[in-house]
Amino acid sequence: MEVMKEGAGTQLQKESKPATQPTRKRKLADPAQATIDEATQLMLERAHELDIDTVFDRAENMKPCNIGTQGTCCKNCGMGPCRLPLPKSGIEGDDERKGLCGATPNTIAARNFLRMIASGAAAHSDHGRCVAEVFLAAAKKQTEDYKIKDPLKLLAIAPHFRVDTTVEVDGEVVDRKLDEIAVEVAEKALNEWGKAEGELLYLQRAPKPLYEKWKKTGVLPRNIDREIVEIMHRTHIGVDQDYKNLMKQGTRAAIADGWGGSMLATDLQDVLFGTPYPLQSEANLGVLKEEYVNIIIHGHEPVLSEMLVTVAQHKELQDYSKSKGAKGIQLAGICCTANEVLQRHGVPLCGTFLQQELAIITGACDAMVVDIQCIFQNIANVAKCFHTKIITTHPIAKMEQDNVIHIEFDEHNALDDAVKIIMIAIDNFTNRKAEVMIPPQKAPQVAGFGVEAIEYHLGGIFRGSYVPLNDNIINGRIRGIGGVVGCNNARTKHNDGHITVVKELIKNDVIVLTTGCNGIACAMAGLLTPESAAVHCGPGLAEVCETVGIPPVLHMGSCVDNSRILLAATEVVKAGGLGTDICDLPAAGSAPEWMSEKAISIGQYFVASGVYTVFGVGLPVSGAPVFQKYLFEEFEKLYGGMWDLEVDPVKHARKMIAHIDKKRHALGIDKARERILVDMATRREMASA
Ligand code: BF8
Repeated sequence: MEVMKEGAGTQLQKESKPATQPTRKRKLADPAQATIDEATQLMLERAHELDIDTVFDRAENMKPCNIGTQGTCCKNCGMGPCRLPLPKSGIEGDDERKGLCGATPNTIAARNFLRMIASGAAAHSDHGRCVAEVFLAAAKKQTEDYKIKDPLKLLAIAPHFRVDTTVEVDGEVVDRKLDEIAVEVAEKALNEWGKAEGELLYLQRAPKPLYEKWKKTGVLPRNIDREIVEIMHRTHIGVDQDYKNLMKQGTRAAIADGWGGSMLATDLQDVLFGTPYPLQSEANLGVLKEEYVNIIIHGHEPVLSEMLVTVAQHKELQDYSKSKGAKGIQLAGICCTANEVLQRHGVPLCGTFLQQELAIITGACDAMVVDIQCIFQNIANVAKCFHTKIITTHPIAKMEQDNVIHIEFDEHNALDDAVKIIMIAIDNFTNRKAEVMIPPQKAPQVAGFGVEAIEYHLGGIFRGSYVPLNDNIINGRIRGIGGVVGCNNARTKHNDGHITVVKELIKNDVIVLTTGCNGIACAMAGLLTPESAAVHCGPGLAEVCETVGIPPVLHMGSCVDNSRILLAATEVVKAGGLGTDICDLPAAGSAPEWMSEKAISIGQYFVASGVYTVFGVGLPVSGAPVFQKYLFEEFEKLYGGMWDLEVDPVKHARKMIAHIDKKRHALGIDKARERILVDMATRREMASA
């Protein structure tokens, strides 16, 4: 048989192989080029040794479509797909490109962008709806398995739903029963998805000028579902053909995500499962333990994983695992389910989005329990090479492969479902067939910084407040705030963008708020410890972190918890001295390695909330330069925030810093100052200056 040489043509291939079995030499990813993380490099080498295909290799063998990446492929009707790539020579004079119906590149790119927002907003919000349903069942005592864990947070959010927490009895004001409040909050919350009239209740939580801006531009969301449905309607062939009008709806749906579905998910989860406070844990594949039953929880919704955490601690199950020869049960998480159980229970993080296949390749994963979102279908194929049981649990997220077990989770039967799943994992411990190879890398971390925890840590228990944070921003020790969030993307070096951007920011005294896979990447790189401040931060931020005892990167949770960043920014505005709206703050947002449609929705609600937001990798708008300019420049006039794109992570961070400096200048705090205690009167004076 002839050996096909690199670069040999298809002619040779056809001659040497039957046409039905084309042999294409499979390219393998170079571990050192694919990731900055040593554990990932080791596991990638292991995958190659075992001839197991992972996302890193697939990215080498399939390049993305050039027209799709520009955002100018329209497949919204049966006459297409209509492909409108930018001509190589660029556009001179009028842009005459159009689809069969006449749709311009701007219309097509805007429609595609909107559909990404719709999908992202739907994912976050449907997650929130599921939590609200469980919350209602718990409030009505239809399930014994869930209870209100944080009554104080329930009382704190009730007024936003216009639910009274007190009642007048015989002329006396008395506290209402918690159960009554919980039922009313749950019903009002669920109503937010489909109410017939009015606007989302949580919009009133935004700073007043921001709310007024939304009102003036006509983007106040009416209810969550309606805004998503309207995107699908308006992007259908022959409906909305004005990119500016389309983006108005995109903005409205994104606000319905950030200040609606996501914020509701976060709040109701906190009430039900507990509001996070800082705790210690570890991160990376090295958290798996060879002698333990390793159960990896992966996905996004914590309703089931909360039960798994509870049940895994039961003595009977621990003893049962020992009867099988294990030393106990080790839970670990991937993606945002991981962030949920990390921030409330300290369950260690096993890895980011791109490490899910590698976790199975360790040979030590006895079960991977998945719920919704960011789950590779290929984990089922990888699991076939090992003993790992893949268990799907959600009715809307099943897999076609025959080695996948489906155990449908039911909140009325949650503990029993969790026991069943853990028993499967324990019984599987003795079936390990491949040699176990767990990389040694793992890093310590401190996570669990919700809005309340930041307030407490900075202001102290008696005067919990954001004022000390503002003081340190005003006096220049902290230059500004960076919200760095989002995914991994196999089209860019794993974790390189995340870590380079974050290190550049903290080196320049910008404190970082993180969520999602950026949070996991920072944990793996050791940036979530107070000690890292002395190593990586500029002198001002290092001093603040050392004084207060916090890491320079504050992990605020999962991707729905980006709503915490919105609320933290609102608290900073309220604390005074830094303007009257989020767009006045010396702050910027970033998603260096984004890949998910959810990230586009998040980006859009950050921008619409007044945040300058930089994405890495690429944005599918480059084929429509006029539309891109609208997002990158003109949006600032509407909402105070705008999009930007920067692939180089150092330049990416510097653009954020330049924006922060621009805002410092506008506030009149750009000169380094000696620390002064600013009282409220001075702060108001500065704000109105
Ligand atoms: O919601 S950051 S890869 S895990 S989409 Fe997915 Fe992106 Fe990770 Fe969480 Ni968010």
